[in-house]
Amino acid sequence: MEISALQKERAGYQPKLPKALQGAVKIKEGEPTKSVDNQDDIKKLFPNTYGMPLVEFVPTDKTESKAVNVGVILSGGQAPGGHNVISGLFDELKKLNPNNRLYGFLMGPGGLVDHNYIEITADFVQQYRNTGGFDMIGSGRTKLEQVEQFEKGLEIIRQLDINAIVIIGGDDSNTNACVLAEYYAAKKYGVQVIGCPKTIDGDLKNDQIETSFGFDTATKTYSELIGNIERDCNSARKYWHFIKLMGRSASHIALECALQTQPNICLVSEEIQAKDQTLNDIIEHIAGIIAHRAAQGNNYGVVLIPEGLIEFIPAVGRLIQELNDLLASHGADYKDLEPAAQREYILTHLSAGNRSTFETLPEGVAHQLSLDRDPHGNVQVSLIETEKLISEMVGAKLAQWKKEGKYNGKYSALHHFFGYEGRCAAPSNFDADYCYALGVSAVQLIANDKTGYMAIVKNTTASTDEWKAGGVPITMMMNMEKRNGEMKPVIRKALVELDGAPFKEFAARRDSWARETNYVYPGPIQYWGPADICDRTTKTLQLEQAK
Ligand code: FBP
Repeated sequence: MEISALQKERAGYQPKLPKALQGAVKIKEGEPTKSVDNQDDIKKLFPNTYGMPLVEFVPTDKTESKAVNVGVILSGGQAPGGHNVISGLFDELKKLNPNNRLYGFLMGPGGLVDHNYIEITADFVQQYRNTGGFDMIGSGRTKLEQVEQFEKGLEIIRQLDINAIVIIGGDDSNTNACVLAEYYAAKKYGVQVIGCPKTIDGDLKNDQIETSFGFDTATKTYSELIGNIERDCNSARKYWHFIKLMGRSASHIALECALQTQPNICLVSEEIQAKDQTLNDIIEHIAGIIAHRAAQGNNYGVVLIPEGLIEFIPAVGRLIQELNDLLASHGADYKDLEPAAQREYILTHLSAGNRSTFETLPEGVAHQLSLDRDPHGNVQVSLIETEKLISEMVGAKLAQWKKEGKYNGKYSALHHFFGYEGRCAAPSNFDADYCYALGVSAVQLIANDKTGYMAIVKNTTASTDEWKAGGVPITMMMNMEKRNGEMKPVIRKALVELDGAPFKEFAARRDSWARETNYVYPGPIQYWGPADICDRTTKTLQLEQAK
């Protein structure tokens, strides 16, 4: 494999580990835990993995460790740092016992079920240290939830003499990790399952998980690109740039990028929902700012749009709920229809209120909402061209205002969608260190006989030395939610909190960013240089963790 000069140099970076993980480790157990909601339901569904204590790793004298073999799976969307979780797993396993083996299941959870795997060796891991991407073993979105899949997986687990499976994934994949852990525990198969918090979306966080890995690098990469666009925009002064940002339902990515780059407008889906705004309210808000800037001679600007926006406009949200149930219950007879017939089918089956919302949406958007859900039942929001929908509607509103003599500017819009540009970027020092520490923690959970836990690393705004590592029972983060028309136990997704520090900071400053041109150009991620540039965390984390 030919590698770039940067990759070659970066391979030599030794991720920094918290003091607590540098030598031999023992665990300190806390009080028993309970789920964030629906405790009776979750306890009933997870009798073997419910109520376990939080654990923290603390230094100890050298201990003996039995030999263990571990299988690792990368699940869902790519996030910078995944290869470092695997490097951390590998190094710690070999440190505990050189006979330990690490297997990588290929192309996601499907690799376990279909028995596709490789053994991860020292030479192999060396090529991927501190690199972005999941190409080391590939990733996939197969949902592990059927007993037949668990049993099929067990065959290869037995064949390779594997003691534990590590699933590196987002909220849905870790929910499945918990279901698998419970199943193997109930059957007394002696196979442990450990999760790791991954997703660029930043929506897998709570009192125990400060951030999911990949959010740091992805938002820094997008912010670099947004900064470049802002500088171009402020040089030519003739375009309005509409930039959609990945992030699924939550607006964490858009909000973090706004805090880093100070655009003229950033929409936050959670606020739109809380204020019960309509699509027209959003359009008038944006058009109002454009008209205000035009009156000052500034016919240019930058607008950030979270990709999940459409689901959060309350009327559209209600429509999606009904469509989810409709698609889940009528999936088979609906699937083979032509698009026009699908539209007709939906219109005849929807309730009156939702039908009129469906009819008012541009056909392309309505069609996207009627397509298959991903394996976890989510609308594939990254496929909906919200940035174009909004800029076109804003254009129409401005044209109407022009006729009415309320606006006299020039409006020319350009569109961008940033998602794939950042998901596989070379991990920042933060993600490189954080992921490596997560891998080491996962091995320590395994060595200490834990199952149904997620590896965690806390105190991440302090210097790496002071980070705290341990594990959280996955059931602690669960509640019951409707998925594919049924109530299911799932890890609660963390959306942007309107009373949280990052949103408050943004809300206090956005009016001046709208009126004035206060762009900030963050530039590229730096890997070598002063720590306050290279090891700096996201603004979200700094604001959330500020005491
Ligand atoms: P995960 O939730 O699996 O981490 O995925 C993150 C994400 O990048 C979302 O931001 C985006 O909506 C989705 O993946 C797109 O996935 P795909 O490329 O599989 O369509």
